[in-house]
Amino acid sequence: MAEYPKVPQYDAIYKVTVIGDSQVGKTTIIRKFVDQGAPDHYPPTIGVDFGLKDIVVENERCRVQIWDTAGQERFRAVTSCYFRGAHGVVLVYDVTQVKTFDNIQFHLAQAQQFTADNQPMIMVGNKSDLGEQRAVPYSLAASYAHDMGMPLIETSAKTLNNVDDVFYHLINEIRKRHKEDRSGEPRGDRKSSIFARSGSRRGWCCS
Ligand SMILES: Nc1nc2c(ncn2[C@@H]2O[C@H](COP(=O)(O)OP(=O)(O)OP(=O)(O)O)[C@@H](O)[C@H]2O)c(=O)[nH]1
Ligand SMILES: [Mg+2]
Repeated sequence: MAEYPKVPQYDAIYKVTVIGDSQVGKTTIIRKFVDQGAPDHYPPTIGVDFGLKDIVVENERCRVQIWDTAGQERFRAVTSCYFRGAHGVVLVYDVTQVKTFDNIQFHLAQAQQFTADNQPMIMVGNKSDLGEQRAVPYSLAASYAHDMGMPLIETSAKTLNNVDDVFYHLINEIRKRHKEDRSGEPRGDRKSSIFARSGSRRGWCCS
C-alpha cells in the first residue's frame, strides 16, 4: 500500500532554550511540563536533552520544542550552539541558592550574545516549595527581572506550581511579537515593552 506524507498535527513550532546553573531543576521543570506524572529525579544533563509538548494557544496548535541544556560548567563551551534558531529563552535559578541567582547575569549575557535582539525571555525561580530554605527574596529577583525587561515566575517542579505558566507565558509573548512584526507595528524598546503591554509589572510576575 502506498504511503503518504503525514499532515502535521500543529500549526506552528516554537523552539525554547532552557538555561541556568546545574541542579536548579531545569530538567525536572521540562519533564513535568511535558508529563505531569514524570519522575522527580534525573541524572545531570549531559550536553543537551529535548522535550516536546503540543499546546493550543488562541486556537493555534503550537508544538513547543524545548532544549534542556546542561548546567555543569564543563559543557558551557557548547551551550552557545543551543540558542541557534530559538524563539525564546527560559533562565532558571534555585530560590534556595543565591549563587544560582547571581549566575543569572552570566546566563543572560550568553543568551543576549547568541540570540536576536528581540528575543522573548523569562526568568524562573524554581524550588518555591522549599519555603524555609529560601535565600533569594522574591522582591529582589522581581526587581532584577524588571530591570532586565523580563517577567519573573517562581515555580515548584515538585508540586507543579506555575510550571505550565512558564511556557504559556513565553509562547504567548513570542506569538505577540511575531504578530507585531508581521503587522509592521512599531515595537519600541524591547526592555520596556513587555511590561508596557502587560499593564503592570505585577501582572507578569507570579510567586
Ligand atoms: N524541592 C524541590 N526539588 C527540586 C525541584 N526541581 C528540581 N528539584 C530537584 O533538584 C535536583 C536537580 O534537578 P534537575 O532537574 O536535574 O536540575 P538541572 O538544572 O537539570 O541540572 P543539570 O542537568 O545538571 O543542569 C533534583 O534532585 C530534583 O529532584 C523543586 O521544584 N523542588
Ligand atoms: Mg538537567
